[in-house]
Amino acid sequence: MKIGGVICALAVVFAGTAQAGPVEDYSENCASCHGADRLGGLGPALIPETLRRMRGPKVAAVIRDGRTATQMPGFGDALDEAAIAALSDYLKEPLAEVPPWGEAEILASRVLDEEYVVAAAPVWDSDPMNITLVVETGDHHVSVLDGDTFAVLDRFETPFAVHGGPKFSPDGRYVFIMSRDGWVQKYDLWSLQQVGRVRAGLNSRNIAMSHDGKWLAVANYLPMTLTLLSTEDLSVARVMEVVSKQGEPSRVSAVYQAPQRQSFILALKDAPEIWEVATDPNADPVYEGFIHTQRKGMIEAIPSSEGLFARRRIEISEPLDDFFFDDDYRNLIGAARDGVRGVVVNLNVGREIAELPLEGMPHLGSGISWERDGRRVMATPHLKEGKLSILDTESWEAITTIRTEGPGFFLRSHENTPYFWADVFFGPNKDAMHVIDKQSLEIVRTLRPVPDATVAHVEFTRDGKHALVSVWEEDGAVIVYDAQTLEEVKRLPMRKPSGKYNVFNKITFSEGTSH
Ligand code: DHE
Repeated sequence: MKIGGVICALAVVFAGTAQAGPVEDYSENCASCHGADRLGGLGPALIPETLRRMRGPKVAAVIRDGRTATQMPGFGDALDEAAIAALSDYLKEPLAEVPPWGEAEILASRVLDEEYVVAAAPVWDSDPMNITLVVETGDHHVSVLDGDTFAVLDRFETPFAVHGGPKFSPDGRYVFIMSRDGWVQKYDLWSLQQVGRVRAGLNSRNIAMSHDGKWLAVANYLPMTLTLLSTEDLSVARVMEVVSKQGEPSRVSAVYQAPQRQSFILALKDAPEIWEVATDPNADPVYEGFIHTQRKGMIEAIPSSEGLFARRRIEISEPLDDFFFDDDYRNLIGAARDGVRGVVVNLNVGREIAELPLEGMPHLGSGISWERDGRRVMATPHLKEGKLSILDTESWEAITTIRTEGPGFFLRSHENTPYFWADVFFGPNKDAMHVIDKQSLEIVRTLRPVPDATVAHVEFTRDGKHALVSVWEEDGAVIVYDAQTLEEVKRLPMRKPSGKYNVFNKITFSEGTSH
């Protein structure tokens, strides 16, 4: 078994494990790559927190047949069906105890590439602001595209199972990529080289870049922490235990940068709280403590620590899974995954100010907003219903519901295009992509570039003239469309491409992009 260039002896040295129990089978066949503690090594962590979120074949089938386009071999010749089933059940059992994963362990995991050379200028002559990354989940790579010619400048290996949007440094030079098992990779787009990696958590949700590019926040499920890394060298700036005001430890649903507020905003998954963590060393000491006195419309509180990483808690009525912000980051729009309503939380006054009619599991993390008839409106897809909700962000009333051909995952637009694009991720019409007029709110075209394939997630080029769409299949592609005529311009073969991220659109918070 070859993983990351290393030969895994245990794949070839195998004798009679069909008689052994799953623990022995694990240590003989899996431990050298996936870790004796199942927390990952050259291969991913084999714990329920990671496995149940992985798409594709079931665990037993992967043990038997291997996983195509990865280094995982099949063990079907070596283990019989009963042993495979027992091993698969064993991997789905929670760990008896979660090992400590604090500052020392995180730092010990850090690898900085010795071959990395800081380039004085890009090693290519493309427009640095029009570089676009394609995450290829099929074989855990990222392709670096020239956004004008669509040439692939580099294709590099990522940690296993990247999830969520990579985050760029404010100058667009470096990118940080996170995997579900907590690895954060730093890559230099100028020199087309990896700078290093660090494991910031054991099971992580997403990452956020601070407004000044100095800090990276990693939202973790396991352990229940928020890890703050220095973007310079991936060292640990702080590990914040996530514990509610009532003393309950909580997972973090997600963390985002609020640029105008110079802070990170995160929601707790197991407690009804939002946290704001200052990234400005001179932050006004309005954080922590909740000494309620009104001052200039803000909650004033006594800081436990002043300035950088000072924390403020906002108590809400129920925990949030998924959320989105309005334009100036004054309001957070959130929803619980199992809930039927959304809430608007005013971050300045620190309380809920409106309820939203959002049945059908809104996917607010994909929400976008734009101007329509002089008012700012927002749209969100729903994971359980074939519809898009359009809301007025001043009155918080529903403007309309657009019926789609099935539940969708992602929305995308750009300030220079009259349309927004909505995929149909689930159900028989997963091959459809709706293109919708931002003013009339009518579907103007439904694209079906590859019948029966999942067609999802859109990103625009810097100027908004081209839209890149993923054909989310093992032998998939990124299709480049003319965003005005909606004609196909180019098809780039890719291995199960998921998200795509344009440097300019991301660092300028282009209208129509997600966080
Ligand atoms: Fe995602 C972004 C949560 C399942 C692909 N997803 C995000 C973000 C969150 C989130 C909080 C924003 C992070 C960011 O960009 O900083 N995703 C969740 C879930 O809670 C959910 C429903 C269940 C789970 O498994 O955790 C979920 N997500 C999926 C998938 O099944 C997808 C389709 C395939 C996969 O890779 O697992 C998927 N999520 C994505 C992608 C983004 C994302 C491609 C980035 C979108 C972007 O344009 O920024």
